[in-house]
Amino acid sequence: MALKRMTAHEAARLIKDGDNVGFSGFTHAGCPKAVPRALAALAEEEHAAGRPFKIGMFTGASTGDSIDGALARAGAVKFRTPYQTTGDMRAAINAGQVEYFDVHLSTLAQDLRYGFYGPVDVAIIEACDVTDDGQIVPTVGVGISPTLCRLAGTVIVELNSRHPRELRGIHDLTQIADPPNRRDTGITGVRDRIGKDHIAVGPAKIVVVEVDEPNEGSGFAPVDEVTHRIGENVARFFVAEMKTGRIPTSFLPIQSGVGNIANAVLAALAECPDIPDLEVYTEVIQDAVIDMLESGRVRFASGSSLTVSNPCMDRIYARLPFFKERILLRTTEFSNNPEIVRRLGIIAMNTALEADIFGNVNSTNVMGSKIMNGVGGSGDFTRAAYQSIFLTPSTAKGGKISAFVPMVSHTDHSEHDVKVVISEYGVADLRGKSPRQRAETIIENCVHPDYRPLLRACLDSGAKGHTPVNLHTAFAFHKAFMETGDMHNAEV
Ligand code: 0RQ
Repeated sequence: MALKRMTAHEAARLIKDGDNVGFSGFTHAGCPKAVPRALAALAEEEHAAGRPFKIGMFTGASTGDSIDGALARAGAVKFRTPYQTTGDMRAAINAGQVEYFDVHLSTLAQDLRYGFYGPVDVAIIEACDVTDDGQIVPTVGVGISPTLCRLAGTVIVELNSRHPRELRGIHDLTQIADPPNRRDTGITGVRDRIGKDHIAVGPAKIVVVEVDEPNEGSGFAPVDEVTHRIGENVARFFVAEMKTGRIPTSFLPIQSGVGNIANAVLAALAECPDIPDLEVYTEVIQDAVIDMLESGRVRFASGSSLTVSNPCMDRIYARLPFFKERILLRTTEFSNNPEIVRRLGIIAMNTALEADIFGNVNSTNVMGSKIMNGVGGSGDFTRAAYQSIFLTPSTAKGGKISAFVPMVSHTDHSEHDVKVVISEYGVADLRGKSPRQRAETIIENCVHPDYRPLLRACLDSGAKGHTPVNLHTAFAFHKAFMETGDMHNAEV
């Protein structure tokens, strides 16, 4: 039987006010575009007619402007989870217009199957192929798509002709059995496959919308002096770790976070002759990994998405057979699975918004209250990794914010999980150190020289207990920024 076909406009009308909608993809990669934009237009029409129209949103991670941007601008979102990065969605959340809850990416698919967040009424899935017997082949971002397809009553497939059908085979698609029937994942190596090359869905619940939509990949900032120095510090640290035998000379698979710093660090590793060719087990495969696959510096990359710029995507498609041998795209419950992260001995590198002198890390909430993006996969990796590293420039906003503070204003990763902190000034190795020793190491090695005396004063005036925190000055840096716009004015 032939699958049902519709326009984006008609498909959007299958979604009703109050529905929970699941979107495919992970970052901008693999996200549907035309149907979400039509959905935003529908919401605006309904609002103009005086009728309510808001949906609940489940995604793999952040999305592109056609989902988060368009729906936030249309005032069409009741709640949203997990990670998001679009300016308009961030503003709507921080204005209290969208109820946002931030969960670890690896847990969302299972939480949905457990019924924690209500039903998934409709799934919208970008695909490069769909067959009449219901085989859906995603494009370049997987996220939680298999679970969305399983739970949703209606699956709208946005069949995007920009992505070649030949992508089939790059994915490894399956779901983990839920407790009490869960078993070992069976993944013991970066290249292991345990699933299928498609998502199988009953054809009766599929609706196909044919589109020709470019990716929304904007690219990366060029490596600047600060990110270059962070990258060099990471590379030097790894070389020293190999010399002492704390990292095997054959190296271990690496995970690197999202954004410009992560991209720059990978580029620095590629340039370091003492670091062997690498394997990557991560969630977002960015441009730097593609460069390293081409140069041979990365032997294989497993992730949940190809979060690459549009020119980089074109390069991949021009040599697809080459990349299909070296890239594997998994669902987030496998790409970020703590069981696999612990087993493979992954070296995790993520970026902090701020860290305190004791090693607690805030990745998410600016000044403790304004969401930036979300915890993403950083927690999935940090807790389970062989080695958990946090990277950050020592300052932000032209030096007016110190990334190192007396106490973080929000905690995503605690001192118990954070093993190493690296800024452009150096490396603070926190392993085996007491809170006071950690503070001294961070102040000495990572803090911007301007802020060292202030943080030393906080430490010296700290309580006499195990953790020398001074509760009177714990938030002096944040208070100074909020009152004067500059943390240099902190009264400690
Ligand atoms: O602001 O954009 O206005 O210039 O934060 O900071 O230094 O460009 O770094 O792009 O790597 O993002 C933690 C947000 C860092 C990201 C975070 C301001 C700074 C700038 C961005 P502007 P940078 P990045 C797997 C891993 C959590 C999820 C995660 C993130 C903007 O890495 O979302 O790790 N991590 N996932 O000026 C106020 C501070 C600040 C600050 C920086 N202390 N206070 N603003 N900024 N520090 C990937 C996934 O999960 C998909």
